[in-house]
Amino acid sequence: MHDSLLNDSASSLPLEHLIPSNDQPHARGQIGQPDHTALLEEQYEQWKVDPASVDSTWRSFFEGFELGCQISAKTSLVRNAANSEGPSTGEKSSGLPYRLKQARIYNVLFAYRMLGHQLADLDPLGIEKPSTPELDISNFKLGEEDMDTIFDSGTLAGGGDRTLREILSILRETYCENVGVEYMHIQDFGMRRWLRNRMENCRNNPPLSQDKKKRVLTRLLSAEQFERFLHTRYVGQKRFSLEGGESLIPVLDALIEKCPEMGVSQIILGMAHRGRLNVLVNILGKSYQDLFSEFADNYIPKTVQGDGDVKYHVGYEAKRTTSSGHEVGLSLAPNPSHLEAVNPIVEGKARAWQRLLNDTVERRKVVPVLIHGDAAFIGQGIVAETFNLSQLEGYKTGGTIHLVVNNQIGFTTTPKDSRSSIYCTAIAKMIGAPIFHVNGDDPATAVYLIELALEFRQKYQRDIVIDIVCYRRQGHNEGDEPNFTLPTLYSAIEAHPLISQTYIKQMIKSGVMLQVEADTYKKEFEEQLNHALIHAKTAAKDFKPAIRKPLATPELLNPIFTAVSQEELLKIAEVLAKEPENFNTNAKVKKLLQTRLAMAQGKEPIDWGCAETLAFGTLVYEKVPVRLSGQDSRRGTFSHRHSAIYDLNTRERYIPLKHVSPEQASFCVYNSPLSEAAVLGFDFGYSLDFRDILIIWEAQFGDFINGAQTVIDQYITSSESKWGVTSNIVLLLPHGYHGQGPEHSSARLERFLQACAEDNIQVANCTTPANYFHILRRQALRPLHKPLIVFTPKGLLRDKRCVSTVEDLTQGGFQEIIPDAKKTSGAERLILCQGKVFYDLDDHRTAQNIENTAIIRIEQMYPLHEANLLEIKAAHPQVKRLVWCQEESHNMGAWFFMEPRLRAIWGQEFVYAGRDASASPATGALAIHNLEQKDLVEQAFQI
Ligand SMILES: Cc1ncc(C[n+]2csc(CCOP(=O)(O)OP(=O)(O)O)c2C)c(N)n1
Ligand SMILES: [Mg+2]
Repeated sequence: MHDSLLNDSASSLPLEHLIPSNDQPHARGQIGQPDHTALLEEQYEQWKVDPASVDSTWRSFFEGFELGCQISAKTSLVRNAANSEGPSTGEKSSGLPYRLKQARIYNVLFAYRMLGHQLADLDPLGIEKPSTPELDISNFKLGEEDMDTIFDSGTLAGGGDRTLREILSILRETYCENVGVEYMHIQDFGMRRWLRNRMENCRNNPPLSQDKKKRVLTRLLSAEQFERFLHTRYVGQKRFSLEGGESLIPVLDALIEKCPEMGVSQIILGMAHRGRLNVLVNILGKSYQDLFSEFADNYIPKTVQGDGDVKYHVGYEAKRTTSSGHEVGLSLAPNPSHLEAVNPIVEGKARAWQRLLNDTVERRKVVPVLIHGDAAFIGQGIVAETFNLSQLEGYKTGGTIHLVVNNQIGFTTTPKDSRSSIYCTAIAKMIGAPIFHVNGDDPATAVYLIELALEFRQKYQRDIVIDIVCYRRQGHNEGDEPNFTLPTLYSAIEAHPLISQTYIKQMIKSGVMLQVEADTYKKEFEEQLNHALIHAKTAAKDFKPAIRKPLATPELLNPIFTAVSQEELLKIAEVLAKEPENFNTNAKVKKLLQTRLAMAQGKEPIDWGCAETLAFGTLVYEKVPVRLSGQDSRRGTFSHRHSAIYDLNTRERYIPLKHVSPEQASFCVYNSPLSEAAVLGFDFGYSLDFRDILIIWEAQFGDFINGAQTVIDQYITSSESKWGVTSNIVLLLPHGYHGQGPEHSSARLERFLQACAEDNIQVANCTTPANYFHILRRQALRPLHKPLIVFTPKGLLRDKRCVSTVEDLTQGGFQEIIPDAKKTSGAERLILCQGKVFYDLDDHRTAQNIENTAIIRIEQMYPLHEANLLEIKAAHPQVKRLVWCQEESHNMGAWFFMEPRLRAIWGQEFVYAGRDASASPATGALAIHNLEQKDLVEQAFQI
């Protein structure tokens, strides 16, 4: 009872923590500091004599304490045995009241639960022995003489009366042996209680069945022997050995084994280089032969047409049958070298799988599992970004299991240089995830923890972390010499026995198995590996490397009919303009809805927001789901979207696009957290596995894409070439020069264009609402999967020049190139451009009555529709001057990309009209911007 008062509620701090604020703050871990206890006692004695003599905070504290003690006394919770300091019925006539001692017992419980991990035996090498004087019982003003006194043990392992000796023994077994646990930071009492009961009842060391123990051993031996085999057969070849951390393999195996019982049918795995080959063969079941053949010098990847990737980065899909006869699907996400970048991709994939398996409510069938390195886990910011996704409506996946292969090193960098926290897992505390640290030399306990972790995840739908503290037997890779920088550590590692040796010794000692059984397993496994090697070498003789052919997708330029009937358009527009009954809509939003209807009826020109809504509306009506995520995307950064509307009085949310028709596909729109890398990574991951959907990530302003550059470079532009993995994701990047300064002007078009090759992505900047309507529909309706980058407008959203007609939506499709609509066949000057500068050029031409110039809009820069441009060339035979005009600086924008291509088509030089090169994208002064803009437009007609 006291325990629940003191350990599991807001007042669950130890007594010393309740010392009023005029006292010194606690230093970390200084539980039971003697000076605090002395102060407590002094105040307590004073209060007993005269309650009014102490501060009111103290007063209420002691009142509560006494009340608790009276209730305890009634239920004989405090019983003293032989100790003369504590008679069973009341206070000692002199010295401390034994009730205070009982309170100290609760402090001890709290302290061990909180800090016991600091005493735990976590490091297999045992180099830095943990020392935690804070947990010495003298710190709680308890001593050897109290050891055999019986106290109430509160909620400890089922509660009841125990001697202090027994209490300490349970606490140490649970919290200070091969498992160190951090869970007291969890704010949900239920979760804490559940974990506490589970751990204390079995002392974090439940007996494993004989079968399980043997299984652990076979997994361990497979992991060890596989590495040794590669080490001796492929000397010096990079494989990023798992040696020292092989317990990972029995842990993953146990996780899969536990899946059927927990209702899990699919695991989505993400991991970096370390031990990946081992996981591929020993967990995902890739054949040893296939893997060995990849070590051949003349190996060429079979499955990938593009550039391919090294063997420790590619993804893998498999099905595994557990010993209970159930199938569990396994999907290992492809992984770039950029550490931890895979995290949000795995989350997005998991969410897509949950949707595929109809698991969007409980999210218990599909479990994401992320395997981290210690240095990367604490070092890379995307880890925090991904943790932050874990409970959000649009991004949650029902909890991720995180495993850290904590070999206590990052390349050559030791933990001391790589983190400011005690543990590399400190980052997980930000979301209140339980964190288990386990000695990597104790695979059986690690297996118990992974089972517990899966149960926790299934019960609470939250992330959980297991930190396998181990070591790295080799250098960072197999060509690396660790003795350069870590000579002492590596002498210790060399002398350290294999995990299996320690484990076998235990098993033999406890009579579970005989040495001969282990030897037989090893021998048979070795034979299996040798057999696979012979076959791999034979197969490798037939490998014939050839110069790779670039990937090409010429269908990307096929015309696609994306128009909709007027009838469909009107029907949808009418539904979208409706608000629910008794809904109090903001007057401006109401007007916007009505205006959109008028636009669809042809009474007003169609603007950008209307075209976008109609694109979404027609798609969901045609049963193509739409998912849009980004910062403030529901309303739209520039207030142009209003995909969600709110009741003025209740803030009830209504999303018209969810009410298009009873049979429609779903429309999901989410305001994302303020992250670019993780959210884009998530949506990209989603697009890999949920295929027939229009999936859009929107940047708040296009320049913030730089925060997601890793996802762009390592995934979006290169995943097809590296891994044969395609995506349909759309990026909306607000872009355009409006004199608003260096930021918010440029979405860095040049970076995307530089990355274009082998038809990897599509890059567009639409200048009309209709073209935007068609490109969105094309992306969703065409059976091709290619990322689409759309540079979207800001100022043009409300620009009367940037409008379309109903006919523009009910006829034709997307136009890659927009020829000049005016009669300009006799033009002597051709200006080619992209984006909003077109309107400035057109205005100037009208204002100056210029007749000899045609203006051509390149709406899609990549893939460039060269045939269309040749038609334009043919339509303007009298041209003498060819100009590329852009508002971006000379070293930015599309110039360097377009120039050689246009020159090749026309067979003539193009001249440049635009800003000079600049270090930052734009001037900070509106006045200068206006001058520059005017100047570049004039240049285009005069140069
Ligand atoms: C973002 C990023 N920075 C640097 C590297 C280079 N690098 C590869 S592995 C490694 C050390 C990683 O240490 P850790 O996360 O502990 O994993 P371990 O190799 O020890 O398993 C580094 C720095 C990288 N791959 N990615
Ligand atoms: Mg490491």
